[in-house]
Amino acid sequence: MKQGVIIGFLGKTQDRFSEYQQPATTREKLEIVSKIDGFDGVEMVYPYENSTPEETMALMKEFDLNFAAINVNIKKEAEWVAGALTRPDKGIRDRAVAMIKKAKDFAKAVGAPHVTCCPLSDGYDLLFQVNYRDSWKYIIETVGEAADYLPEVPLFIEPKYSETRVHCQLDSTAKALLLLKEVGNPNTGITLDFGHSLQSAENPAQSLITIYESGFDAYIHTNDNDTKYDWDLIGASRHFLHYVELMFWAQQCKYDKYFTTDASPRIFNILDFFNRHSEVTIGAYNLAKTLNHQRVLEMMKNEDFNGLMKFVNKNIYRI
Ligand SMILES: [Mn+2]
Repeated sequence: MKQGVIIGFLGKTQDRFSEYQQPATTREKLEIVSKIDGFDGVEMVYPYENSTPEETMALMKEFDLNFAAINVNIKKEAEWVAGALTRPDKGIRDRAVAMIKKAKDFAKAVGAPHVTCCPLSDGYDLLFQVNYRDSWKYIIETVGEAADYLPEVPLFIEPKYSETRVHCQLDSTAKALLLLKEVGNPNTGITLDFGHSLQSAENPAQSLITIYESGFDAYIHTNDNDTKYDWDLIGASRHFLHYVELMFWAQQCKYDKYFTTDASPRIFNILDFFNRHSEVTIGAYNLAKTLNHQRVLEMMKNEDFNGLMKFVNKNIYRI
């Protein structure tokens, strides 16, 4: 398995109440990635963490790292904090689409496998706030246009239930899949964020299979939370069995992209936090690999529920 990290978490972060850690340059962030056990993948936020493609590639080479993805940010600029892809103002939507296209150009120039976009600011805070009919129509149009551009760089869309909007437009894996079905471009996929999936009251493993069985590609972000809020906790700290089950089904699907860490160290030491995350993620992956997949599938087919419970107790919980 391959592991990487969204490098924004390797510098200063903040919430409404506090600031955490110290600011870091992209070079300093990449140096930290190279020190995390088992990590060599980088998800870089475009356009805020990169310089020119040439300079960026030189830095990646210096630390012997690879791109997991380019993450295009269409929520930070002042005109997008209230939404980007679904806004009534066509100029605002067009500039968001243009940013995704520029991210695709950058991804192609540096050899990144795909662009991922989480349209967090699109949605609503209040009822009677947005025209749902227009919002849905606009997001199909805007994502469709962005997907059509430079099809050799696939566009992955990441759903999330809440934050920064109280209710995000793409509030579940199913809603994002419906969008991709409407868009109808084969060069698209879903970024399945373990914690986002939990917050949407999903089971991440089932969502992964739903993505693949719907005919789309999948890219995985790892973390954990308490299901109420996207806390970006260290992987498997709250949902160990869900984590192992996701690994089991990722192996069933022959998933070979990066498992990219979308977790925030906040009050913990950065290097320790990501080393523990790496350890538990590779541990869960290897544990899933030791399971007799054929036997599990056969027990499911035969509805041997008692056998499955026993199998989980013995082979996963080891009790
Ligand atoms: Mn994520």
